[in-house]
Order: sequence, then C-alpha cells, then structure tokens
Amino acid sequence: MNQSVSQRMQELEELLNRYNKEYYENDEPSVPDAEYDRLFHELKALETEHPDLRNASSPTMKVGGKPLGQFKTVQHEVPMLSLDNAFSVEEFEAFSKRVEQRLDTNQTVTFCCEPKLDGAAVSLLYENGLLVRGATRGDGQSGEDITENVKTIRNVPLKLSGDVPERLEVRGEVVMPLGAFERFNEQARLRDEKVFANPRNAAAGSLRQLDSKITAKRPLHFYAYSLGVISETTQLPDSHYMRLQQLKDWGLPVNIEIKTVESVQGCDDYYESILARRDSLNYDIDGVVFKVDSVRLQQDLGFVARAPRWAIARKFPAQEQLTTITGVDFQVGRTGAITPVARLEPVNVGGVTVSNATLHNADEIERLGVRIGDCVSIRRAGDVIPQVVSVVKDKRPEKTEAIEFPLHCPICQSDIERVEGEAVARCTGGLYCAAQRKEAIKHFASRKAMDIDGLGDKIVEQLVERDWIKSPADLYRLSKAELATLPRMGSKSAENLRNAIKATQETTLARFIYSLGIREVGEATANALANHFKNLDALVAANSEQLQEVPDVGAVVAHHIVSFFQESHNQQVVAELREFISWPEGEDASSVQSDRLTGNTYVITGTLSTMTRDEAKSALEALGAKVASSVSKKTTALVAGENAGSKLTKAQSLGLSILDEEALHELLKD
Ligand code: 9MJ
Repeated sequence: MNQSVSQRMQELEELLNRYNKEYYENDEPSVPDAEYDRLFHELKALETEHPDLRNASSPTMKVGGKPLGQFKTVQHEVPMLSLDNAFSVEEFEAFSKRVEQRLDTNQTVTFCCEPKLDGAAVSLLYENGLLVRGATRGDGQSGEDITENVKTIRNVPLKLSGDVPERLEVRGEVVMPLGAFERFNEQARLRDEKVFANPRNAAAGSLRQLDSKITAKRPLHFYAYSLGVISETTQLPDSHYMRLQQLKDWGLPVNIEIKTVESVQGCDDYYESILARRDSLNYDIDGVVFKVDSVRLQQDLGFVARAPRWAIARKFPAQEQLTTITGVDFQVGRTGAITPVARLEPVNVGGVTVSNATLHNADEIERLGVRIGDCVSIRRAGDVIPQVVSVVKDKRPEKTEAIEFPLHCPICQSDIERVEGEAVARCTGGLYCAAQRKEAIKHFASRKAMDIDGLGDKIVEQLVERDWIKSPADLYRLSKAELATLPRMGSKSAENLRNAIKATQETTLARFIYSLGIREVGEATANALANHFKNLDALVAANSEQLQEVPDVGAVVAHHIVSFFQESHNQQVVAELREFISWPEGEDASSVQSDRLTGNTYVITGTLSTMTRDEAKSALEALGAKVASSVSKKTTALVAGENAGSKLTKAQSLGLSILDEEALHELLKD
C-alpha cells in the first residue's frame, strides 16, 4: 500500500513542480489554480498521514518559483511569506481557534480584513523616502531585481512624503485591472502577439520584461499590504491596519476595501460582502485575507515553513475551471460578425454554472489549438462572458474532432466573408439574415437608441421569426391587433406597446443615427455627428475626409459610415424610417446644447443621490463634455458619489480634481 502512496506522492510532487514552473517562471499555466489547489491539498493530506514519506524539497514546503537568472538577485532581509488557505468556514474557524489557543487568550482578537489581490507580489525599498529597489517575491528568500520596471508603474511613488523612516520596505501586489487586461488581450489577439491567460500572468509577465519600456506600456497598478524592513529607530502603531493608513499618508496606494473587525462573525460578514461585490471590482481577487491586527501578537504567533501563523487566506470559488468541449456553435451578431461559441459540459465557475464560452474567432481557435472533445480551462471574471483560455493537451482524449469554421451563415446561408487583415469573419446577408435582423432591431429599440418601452428581446425574436418585421421601419406598421396575437400579450399590453412605438416617432437626430447601428458608431460618436452635420442629408452625403473633421472620427469609423450609407439596402431602410420618424432639423439637431465643456473629459463613479449616473452623463455630454469609463491622466475631473471605490483612489493618486455631487450641480448650472 505504501508503495502506491509513495508513488502517488512522487507523481503529485512532479506535477506540482511542473505547474509551479509554468506559473511562476513562464507566466503560462497549463491548468487552472483550482486544479493546482486540488493536487496541493491531496499531497498535503498524504504528507500529514505519512510524515515519514515526506520529501524535504516537497512543493508544500516552498513559496513561488526560483529567480530566472535574467535579473540581478535580491536577498530578502525579511522573508516574503506566502499565505495558508482556508477553503471553508470550518477551516477558518479552526485557524481562529489555533490563534486563540496559541495566544492563550479568550479575549476577542481583532482581525484586519483585506481583499486577496490576484497579481504579482513585490517588495519596494525606500531609503530616505526615495524608491531605490523593487523586487519580486521569488522563492520568498530571494527574488529578482525589477527596480526599473516597478518605477514605470504609475501609482508607485518614486518619492514618499512626510516624516518617513530612513529605510522602509513596503510589500504589496501588482495587478492589471480587468478592463485594461481585456483590452490588452484584444489588441494582442489582433496583432498575433502573446495573449495572457489571466490578469495575474499578465501582471507577472509585464514585471519580468527585460526592457522597462515594455513594462511602461502595460497598465499596471500597485496596492501596498504589508511592511518588510523598517529602520529600528522608527515608532509605528501596533495595529497593522493603522500602519497601512500610515503608508497611505506617506503617499502609497492602499486598497480602500481594507478594514478591521472584532470576531469570527465579523470576518464571515466581510467575506460575504466582498464575495457579493467580486464581479463589480475592477481587479481579480481570489479570496480575502484575515490578519491578526496587532503586530505584537503577530510576533508572538510567528510563522511556519512558508506562511505566517497570524494570517490566513479564505478562498473564493475559483474563476477558472476545467471542463470538456462538447461542440461549437457559430453565433451571428448585429453586424454579421460570426463568433464561435464552445458548448461545454456544464461547470461551476466562480459560483455560476457555465455551459458556453466564447472562442472569439478563427485565429483564436488556431492559437489555442483546440478541438471538440478537448479538456479546456474556462475563465469567468467580472462581467465579461466566459472564455476558453487554454487547452490541457495532457488530458486530450483519443477521439477529438477538428472545429470547422463555416463558409456559409448558419442562419441565412449567405456567404461568410473574411476581409484581409481582419480577425472577424462576417455573414454578408445584412438585414436579409434573421440573426442580424434580430440584433439590429434589438439595438434600434434599446434605451440609448429609440428607447421603445416594452419591446423586449423576446418580443423582437418572435416578430422576426414570424417574418412580420423585415426592417426596423416595419415596427411602425404593426397594428395593435397583430401585437395582441403574440404569446402572453393581452390587449392592454398590445396597446401600450403600440403607443410606446408611436411615441418614438419624434426623436433627436443623434438618437436616430445611433439607432442605425453603424459599426463603431456609439452614442458619443452619434452625438458628435449630429452636432457637426446638423441634418441627415449632410451626413449621408459626407465623404471620408469630411467625416474625419468630426471630433473622434478617424479613418476606420469614417469608412464604416461611408460604406453603411453606400449599401442600397441600408439606403432603403433609412428612407423607409424617414416616412415615420422626424427630429428637429438645424441648430439643435443633436442632444448637445452647448460647447461650454468641449475638450473636457469626466469620469463618474459611486452612487449619486439626486440623479442616475446615466443622467449625469447625458447632462455633461449636452454641454459638450466627454464622459469616459476609466480614469487616466487625460481625465479632467472625477465625479465621485457615495461609496466611490478604486476610481477615486486612482484619481487621487493622479492628483486629479474630484467633484462631489454639489460641485457637479454647480458645473452643470453655470
Ligand atoms: C494579497 N495578495 O492581496 C497578503 N495579500 O500578507 C494581502 N497578500 C500577504 N496580504 C502576508 N492582502 C503575506 C501575504
């Protein structure tokens, strides 16, 4: 029996060592964390049961990976520890009991609660307030000198302010925010460059660039969460939480979700509240960390092989899981873009059952080397659709099937065309294609377009499937009696819907342009076009050069607009719509009323009490301002409501002006 146990232990060690190397040294894991954790757990359990079989160099005794030798090596004066994990409330309670027993106390222990950021751990050394060295964690004893790279991270201060200790080592996590990560990968896919499996690998890979100019282009963000070396003469508070606040006062970024609680119940509440908001945070977290808040008590507790006894990470459900691809569907979008979607054996990812995941496009299928029947890693994070991130080739079954990209549209059989140099393949059917028609009409009726109250996606699908609607103009030809024959549509609802459709016959030119669904013409561009051309005929007649005179319209958008109006079936749709729809022509053709704020860019965050964020956005845009979704150096000011989060921290670290709700009203009033 011991023969097979020891064999299994050796097997697990080998697998874990290989996965560690992929994860820490190559930034390219072949299996999700959940699979790694499962094997790690299995090995740990076997080691506890059979301590005599434990290998001294077991992966359970180590932190991270070896330095790669490309950078200078840095010896950590104080080891950079990892954290033990608790996967259930019971495991956390056991930790808390151990703490109380070791401290020999029945007083409640105060814990500092922190989100567990899923990025790359780094150490920053400040001497006389100046950043003199940045290092990776490496194996915890020694890491790599990445000073030039950390200096390029925008929210890492090169100089601290105030009365700073002579030597101060700050530790924390470097992350790539989710939105930035998605954009980065999208660009990389288009250019056929390296795509990262997740933001953590992207952050770690970016920090390990030998050319810091490359790191500088990566959108990285640092959060401080602990201290290493501090000059002996320095007096600091005993509370870890208060020490973090002190770091903040010296100019270091500290996550705003960090707080202290008094009991196990407090920790549980914190866990639940962060878990509930996980998808709305702009960075990946894989759990929360609970730390005994008193540094004196932390010292009493000490640490074991790889982790402190005074802290534990309570893990969240993993955002990546393994499953099998059972088939591939090809979906047709509003503009005809064909998206391959993998059908999966249902799998729970981060608390949600996932049975489909996007494969993006044909190039991505090739890049992944994926086949039907393959075991794949699925990632679901934030509010983006689940994605296939990698294929576990080791687990490929004997029988797999190639994925054939169709040559004809699966809905209307029109040819599928792929323009040279473009990653996307498109159905050429236009509004002849029922799939495109459905999406085009859903877009036409949507809130920011014609805003047809009560015309939900299901109704649009039924109308198209019955062939009652061949183009958006047909909506205005529907009678109450026809609508009343739809399933679950009473005579009153039919009348309401008919009236809601009628009510949109008077609109604005900007809404009308947006509702046409021209590629890359979003709400802001539609506004700018309406404002510039003042009437539809002028827009339809404009050539590419004239279109590019409009702010924010470049060659690509101009090309899409020209091609749209050149298509004869689009000309027909527009002509038909004009029979029903009108807007005030001339000066105030768009919803932009003034150009008082032209050239200014605002970002809105948090909850406003007197208006919705959409209303605030429209009000600012009506004065010519742009409203962006993320804070950057180009942002004029941040409008921050209640409970503003990371955008506020970022704006503060960039020194931007912050407007509260009152200041926003002042700005709009002038
Ligand atoms: C992360 N990853 O967010 C620690 N961590 O403390 C936080 N990691 C840590 N703390 C001691 N918030 C070792 C690691």
